[in-house]
Amino acid sequence: MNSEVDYFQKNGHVYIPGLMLAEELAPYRAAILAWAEEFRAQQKPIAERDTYGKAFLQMMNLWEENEKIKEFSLHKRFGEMAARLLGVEHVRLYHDQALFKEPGGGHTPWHQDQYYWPLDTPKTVTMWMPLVDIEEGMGMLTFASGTQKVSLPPMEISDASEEKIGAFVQEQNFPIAAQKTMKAGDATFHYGWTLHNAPGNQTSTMREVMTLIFMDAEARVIEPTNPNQEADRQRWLLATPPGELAASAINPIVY
Ligand SMILES: O=C(O)CCC(=O)C(=O)O
Repeated sequence: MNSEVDYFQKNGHVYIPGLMLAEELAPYRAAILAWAEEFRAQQKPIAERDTYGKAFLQMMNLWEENEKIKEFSLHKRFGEMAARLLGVEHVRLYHDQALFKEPGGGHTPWHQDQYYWPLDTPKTVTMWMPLVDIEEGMGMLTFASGTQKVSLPPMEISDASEEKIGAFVQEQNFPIAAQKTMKAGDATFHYGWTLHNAPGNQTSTMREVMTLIFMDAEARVIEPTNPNQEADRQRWLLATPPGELAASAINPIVY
């Protein structure tokens, strides 16, 4: 376990195989797929979307609406892993999201998640778990190792973030890390500030992924520094005022 924690804290990401076995995952996958069906029916065709929209179908806070998904998103095993990696006693859920990269779906531009989060701590982590076996060519999450402490101008996910962060990663020669394959129920974890992207899905199979974002239970809300952070404060923190614990009714302690 300690080698995983050391690896994560040094590189800003880590791969944890077999966090949930496929048979245990199956009923959760079924619930997430059922939730996704209605959402998918309402989306524009890929060709009519912008770069962000082409990257994946983004479905958020499923746990609020479905008891089975709630069991998944608040699963103690996931929260415990997040707390260990972050080196904190307890974690809260910030939000969950399913990210389905469609066959022919575009790349996910380079970005830093925490640009979106009005939180006073770098002790935040995303768990990224495929619900199906995935391989190179389906849009594997890709990290620039050791970038969790880099300071870059604020950038939302866009063509500009792809270009600017991509150039930065190359210039600075950060090692690039991605799994070749992942089994359903394997997971990667990355800090909120780690630079990451994903190639497009060149296969004919949907890349079904569920993600959970955890934060140190001691995290506090900060004054938002961009409109996206203000939108997040309203939606994921139920408008909790700056300075207060990030502990609204939808930020339960998971571990
Ligand atoms: O799934 C993807 O393509 C991107 C995921 C991501 O950026 C994240 O979970 O932080």
